[in-house]
Amino acid sequence: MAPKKNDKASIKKDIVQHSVETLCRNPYNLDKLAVYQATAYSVRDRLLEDWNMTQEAIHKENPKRCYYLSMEFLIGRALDNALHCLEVKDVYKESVKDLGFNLEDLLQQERDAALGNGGLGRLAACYMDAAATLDYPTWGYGLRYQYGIFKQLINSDGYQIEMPDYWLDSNGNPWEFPRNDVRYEVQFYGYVATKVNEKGESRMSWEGGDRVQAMAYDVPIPGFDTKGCGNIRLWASKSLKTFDFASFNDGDYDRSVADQKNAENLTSVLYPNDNHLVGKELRLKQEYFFVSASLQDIIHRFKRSNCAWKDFPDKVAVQLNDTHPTLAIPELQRILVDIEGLDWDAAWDIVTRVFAFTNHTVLPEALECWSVPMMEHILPRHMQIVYDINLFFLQKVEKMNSDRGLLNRVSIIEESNPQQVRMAYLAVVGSHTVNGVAALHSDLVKTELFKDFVSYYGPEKFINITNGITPRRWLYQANPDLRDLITETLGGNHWVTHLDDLKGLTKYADDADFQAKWMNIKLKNKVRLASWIKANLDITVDPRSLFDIQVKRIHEYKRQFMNILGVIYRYKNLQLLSAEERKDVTPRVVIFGGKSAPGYYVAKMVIKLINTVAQVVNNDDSIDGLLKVVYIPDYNVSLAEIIVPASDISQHISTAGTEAAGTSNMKFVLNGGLILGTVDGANIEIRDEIGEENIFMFGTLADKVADIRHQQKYHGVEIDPNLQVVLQSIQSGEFGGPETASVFGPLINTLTYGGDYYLISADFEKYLDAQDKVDETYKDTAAWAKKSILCTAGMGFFSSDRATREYADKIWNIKPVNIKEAAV
Ligand code: NBY
Repeated sequence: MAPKKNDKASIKKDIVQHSVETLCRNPYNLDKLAVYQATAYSVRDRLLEDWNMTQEAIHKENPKRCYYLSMEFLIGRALDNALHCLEVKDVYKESVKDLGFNLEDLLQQERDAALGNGGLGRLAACYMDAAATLDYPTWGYGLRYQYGIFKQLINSDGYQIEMPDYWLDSNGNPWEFPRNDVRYEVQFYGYVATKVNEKGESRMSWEGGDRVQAMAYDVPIPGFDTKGCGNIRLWASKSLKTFDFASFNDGDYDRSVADQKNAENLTSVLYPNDNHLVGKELRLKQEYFFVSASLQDIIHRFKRSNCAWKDFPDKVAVQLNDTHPTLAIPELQRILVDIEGLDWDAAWDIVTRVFAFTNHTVLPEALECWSVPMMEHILPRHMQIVYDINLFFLQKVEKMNSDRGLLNRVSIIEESNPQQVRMAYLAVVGSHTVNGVAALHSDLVKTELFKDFVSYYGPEKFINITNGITPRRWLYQANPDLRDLITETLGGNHWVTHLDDLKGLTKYADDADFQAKWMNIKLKNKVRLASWIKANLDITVDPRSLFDIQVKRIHEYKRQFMNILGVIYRYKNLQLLSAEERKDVTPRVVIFGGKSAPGYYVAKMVIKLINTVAQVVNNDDSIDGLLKVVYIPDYNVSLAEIIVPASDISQHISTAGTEAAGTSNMKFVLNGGLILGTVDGANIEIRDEIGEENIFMFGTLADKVADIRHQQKYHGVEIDPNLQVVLQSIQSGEFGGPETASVFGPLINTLTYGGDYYLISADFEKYLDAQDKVDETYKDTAAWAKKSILCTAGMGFFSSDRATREYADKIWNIKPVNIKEAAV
C-alpha cells in the first residue's frame, strides 16, 4: 500500500472519503462532529502506518519488552496530540478550512478518554507518550471501561452531582482498533482439584466456575519526532455464551441474554475512588480479569519467540502500576506451576525476576486489602498460592530473625476477622524492585511503610523514580504561544525531546523585552481561561488579576478546605479596608476544580462550601471586584490544558508526608506558573531544581507531623485565632444563611472535635503569611516575570522522558528499538 501523502489535496480527499465511506454521510451536508470524525479517521490511517512499522521492527529484533500494567490510563483527547506528533497540524488546519471548518472547533468535538481517576492514571498516559517517543518496546495494558470517570455537575445549591460518562457513544471511537482475533478466556469461582498428568505427577487444577472472554482493543500512542508509535491494549469483557436457548424457548427472554449482560458488565465502569479502597467483589473481578488476559497475551507472544521458560525474565519485564494488578504475581506462579509444570522454586525465581511494583501512596486507607473469604470464593487456587507464597516467605524471614512480632508485621495475611490479603506486601514479596514516585515519598516507603521489608531484603530493592510529565501535551500542545517563543529563543524544537535544553532560557530571565513577551503570553492564556469562565459559568473575571489555581481530586489531605478558609479570611479583610487601602490590594481570582469520590462525604461538603462562598463573594459589589471565586465543574485533562497555562500561582498544599509526588505541580511550573506549596512530594525536588527563591513554601515539615498529631490527640486542638474568626463567620450564617451554616457543622468538626488530622489549624498562620508574600511579590512585575522564566527554565528534570529512561535502565533493563533501520 502506498504511504499516505500529507499534501492538502490528499488530506481533503481522505477526509471526504471517510465522511462517505466510514460514516456514510452526504459530503455536502456535514456538521462539525462528522468532520471531526472523518478527520480523526484520516489521521488514524497515518498513525497506523507508523504503528505497523513499529510493531514490525519490534517483532524482527525480538528484544526484551516491558509491559506497563495499569487499571487506569487518563489519556484525554487524541486528535490534537496526533496532529502535533505527525507534524501535520498546519496542513490539516488549511485542509479543513478549505472544507469550511475551523480545526480548533473540530478538536472540541472529541470526548476525553477519561479511563482514570487522577494522577496515577495520567502518569501512565505520560509514560506511554515518553516510551513511544523514545522508541522503547513497551506496551501498556489496561481495561476498556465503557464508562470512564463520572461527569461532574454542580447543581444550583453548590453540590456535586455525578452523571455517567458514556464516552463510547454511538458514533464509535476512531482511536481504537478492535482485535476480534485476540480473545482469551478468564475463569472465576469454581474449586481446586488434584489431577495426575501423563507423567504420573499430581498437580493442582482450578476447575469449574464461570468463564468470560476478554477481547483486545488497541489504542495507538504516537511518539514525537520518531516514526515510532506505541500501543495500549485495553481489554473488554464479552460473554462466551451468546444465548441461552433453553430460556429463550421457555419464553424467558430476559434470562436468555442475562449471562451476556453479566459478562459484559465486568468492564463497564471505572471505580471512581482515588486514594481510598472500597472492597467490592466486582472490583476484585476486574483486577483478576485484567491480569489474566494481559498475562495470557504476554505469554502467547513470548511463546512465539521459541524461547525456554528460563529466558522469560530476559524477554519480559512487567511493571505494576500500584497494587491494582498485583494478582499477576500469583497468576503467573499458577500458570508456571499448575499448567506449565515447573516446580515451585523455579517458577518463583522467574516470577520475582519479572515483576516490579510502583507504590503511589502511604495513606493507610488507600492500601489495598482483600478479604480472604472473598478471594477464596472468586479465586480459590490463587488464595492457596498466596498462602504458600506467604508461608515460604515467612520461613525465610524466621531463619534470619524469629521475632514473632516481626513475622506478624510482614505477613501477607493480616490476622483480622475476617483475615485480609495485604496486596502491597504481596507486591513487595513478588517483585524484584519497588519504587516510590518522589524522593520524600520513597524515603517514607523505606522508613515507614515497608520498613520491616527493608531490614529483611536490604535497601537496594527499594528505589526512587521521581514522576515526570510529557512536555508534548503539557507545553508544546497546550501552550502554543509559549512553545513558539521558546522554540524561537532556543533556535529550534530540540527541547521538546530534550527538556534540559530549557536551561537555555535562564540567560533571558532579566531581559526586559523577553520578560514582556513572556508575561504577554501569560496574559493571553489568562484571557483564554477568562473567556471560558464567562462563556460556561457566566462569571466575569479580570485577566489582569492574579490567577490562583487549585485543581486536583478533592481530598482532605490535599487541603482544599484550608484554601477556601483562606479565601474567607481574605474576603473578611477586604471588607474592612478603606478605599485608599484597597488601591494597594492585588486583585485575585481563586479557581478551584476537581471531583470528589461519590461516597466521600467530607470532600463533598468542601465542594459545597467553596460554591457557597463563591456565590456570596462574587455578588458582593462592596469589595470592588478585588476577589472572585470560581469552581470549574468536571475538571478533566482537556480542561487542564486550558487551565494550566493560565496560572500565576497554583496551590499544592497537602499536609507534609501525604502527597506522594503530585504531577500537576510540574505542569504548572513548566508553563511558568509559580507554586504555593508545602514541603511535600515532588514540590521539594521542584524547589531544588528551580531555586528556593522562585517558590513559595510553607508549613509543618513531614517529620514533625506525627508529633503535632500526638499533641492534638491528647491535649486537643488549639484553633488558630484567625481561623477561629473564619469558622465563626461560617457558623453565623454569613455564607448561605443559618440553615446552610448547619450543613457545614460536620466539616468544621473535622478540625475542632475531629482532631484536625491534616493540620489545617497548625499550618494556617504560615499559610496566610505565604499568601501575603505572594501578593507582595506579584506587585513587582519584573521580579515576577523573572521568577516565572526561571521556573520554566528549571523544569528539564521533570520530563516523562527522563523518568521513563530511569525505569528502562534501573528496573526493566530494556533498550530502544531501531525503528528507522527496520523500516528500510
Ligand atoms: O499518584 C497519585 C498520588 O496521589 C500522587 O501524589 C502521585 O503524583 C500520582 C502519580 O504517582 N495517586 C493516585 O492518583 N491514585 C489513584 O488515583 C487511585 C486510584 C484507585 C485506587 C487508589 C488510588 N484504588 O484503590 O482503586
